[in-house]
Amino acid sequence: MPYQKVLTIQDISCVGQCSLTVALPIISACGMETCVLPSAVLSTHTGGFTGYTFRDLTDDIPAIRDHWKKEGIRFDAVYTGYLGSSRQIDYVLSIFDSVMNPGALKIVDPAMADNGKLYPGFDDAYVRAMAALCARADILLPNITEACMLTGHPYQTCYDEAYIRTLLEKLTALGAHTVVLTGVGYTDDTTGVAVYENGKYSYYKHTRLPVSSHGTGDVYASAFVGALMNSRTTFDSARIAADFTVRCIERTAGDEHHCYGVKFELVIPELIRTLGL
Ligand code: PXL
Repeated sequence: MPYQKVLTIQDISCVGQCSLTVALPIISACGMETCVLPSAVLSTHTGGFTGYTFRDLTDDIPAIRDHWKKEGIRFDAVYTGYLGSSRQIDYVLSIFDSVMNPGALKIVDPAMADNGKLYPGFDDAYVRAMAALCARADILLPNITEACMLTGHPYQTCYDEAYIRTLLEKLTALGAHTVVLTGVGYTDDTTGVAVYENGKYSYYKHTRLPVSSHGTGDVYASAFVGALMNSRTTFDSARIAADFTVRCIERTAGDEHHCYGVKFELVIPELIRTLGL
């Protein structure tokens, strides 16, 4: 696989093992030049911490974009995660239109909600703006909560394959041709990912560990992007990222002082070996 330039747009949570502090090391380790556009700087992530600082970087984005344009900088793929504001989403759309190489992949993780609830600071207007961004993506990486919010489908914690298929169809109707839906479990002790590509459904089931860990969506998405950029298929990338995320949770379990994220750094060597790098 040729060395490629991936742009990832999401926040810097200085402490918390999520967003850019996860995406940058993982995608770099997968052998890609990883460029960043920080959407905001927070002292920590917003899950489980109180009193965190939040500096929205929306106003810096047009000048950064214009400088890249002027320098002729172009990216082979873009992966977006947690964004700072609805207004910022319009700028991200303009980045899709101005600094991507022809055929560049656009991967959108609509990181905005989990367990039936929006993350602090987001509202309905943000969900609508995110739906517009998802419409322009090639590949969407939502969890079930985000999928329901984006499509207006009722959120359920108990569901069957028909419910998931409906959700996948509604998500592709937004515009993306491929959806990787995470956290889909049909039994109590398993979870998995449902992949919907060109109207074809497939499912990868894996162990569900009895702990819920923050930042695992970002760990998952980053490993997915790393595998995909190494020419793996969507399903293979979804499987590799799922196995990697489970291993990260396993390597963290049992350390009650480390509840804000997962120790993904310890598992990067395994990911690299899996990719044959
Ligand atoms: O992991 C998603 C995420 C990213 N960035 C920030 C967050 C969260 C989830 O809560 O708060 C700032």
